[in-house]
Amino acid sequence: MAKKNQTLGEFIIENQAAFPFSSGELSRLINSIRLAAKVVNHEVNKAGLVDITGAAGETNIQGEDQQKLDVYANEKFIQTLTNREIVCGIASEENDDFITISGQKNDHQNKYVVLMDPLDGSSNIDVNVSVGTIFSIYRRVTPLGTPVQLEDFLQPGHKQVAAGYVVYGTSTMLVYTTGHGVNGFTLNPALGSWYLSHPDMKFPEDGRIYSVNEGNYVHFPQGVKDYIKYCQQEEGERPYTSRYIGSLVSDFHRNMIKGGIYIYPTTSKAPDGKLRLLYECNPMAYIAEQAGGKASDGFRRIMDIEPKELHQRVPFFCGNSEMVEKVEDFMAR
Ligand code: P6P
Repeated sequence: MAKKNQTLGEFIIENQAAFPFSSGELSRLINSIRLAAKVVNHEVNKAGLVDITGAAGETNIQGEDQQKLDVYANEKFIQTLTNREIVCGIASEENDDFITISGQKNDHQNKYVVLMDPLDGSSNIDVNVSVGTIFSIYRRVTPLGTPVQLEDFLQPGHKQVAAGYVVYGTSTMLVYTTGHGVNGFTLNPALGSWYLSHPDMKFPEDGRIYSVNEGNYVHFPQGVKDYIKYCQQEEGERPYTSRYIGSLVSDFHRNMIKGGIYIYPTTSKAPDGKLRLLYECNPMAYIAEQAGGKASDGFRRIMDIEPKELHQRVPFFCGNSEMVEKVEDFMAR
């Protein structure tokens, strides 16, 4: 049972027993993610000061090799996950191919793979808007002791063993699920500890926020246009509210707390949608379903889609169940 203000460490130990098959490796994996998140948070929060947000390949005022924050975040998460000897492979938005981790004994005995978007929405850093890290964890399907294969990463979302995000916002939060509900931890930067601030997160009964980039309206499928008009018509007590930050993690996080739907449909520039199935849509879909919501590509459950390639994109409709079902009705017409 989650107790408010419990630390993340206490929470993991207390819930360790609740997670079958895990010999503590998954807990160590979550621990390594929280360590990397603290390091990235430190850099994100001072980005404006040391001009770290410049283009990669230049040197900053300290003469250090300048790294764009997403390159920096990518390296920190890969380094932490590699050092902890828990994963056999990593796929990242920042890397064309997956990374094989053989382990110190070079025996490929680690059983988990991690897929991640190390810093989603990084273009928002320069304008001081929240950004996030998104991660998704699977058990490998190819034999232990052999190098990880592409099929270990191309698993449907319903096979995830854990998923979560870090939102580097007005406060830094780690929100994750291992299939037993969703819990949110807030970082106390002074102590470097994470405290359980949002136990057992659930979408509220009714959602009234829709999040979509209406600048693409003319290119939307007719069903999305019809749904937006439905939201804008006067209906009952009050019409809906449009809120769009341009940072998936922030829009999703707000909608899970206040009730809403996030939509990134196909557009002319993104004929398959913009968001990536494996390390953006599937992890957010897992969290959404564990919080009582839904995630669809407009027609199918996101977590039932059989992935074909590492960086494939899909249309994404995610939030309160009845809002996702409503837009699916419009898409079906
Ligand atoms: P647009 C950020 O680049 C991102 O991947 C999501 O975090 C965000 O919701 C979306 O793209 C914004 O895209 O086309 O509306 O600027």
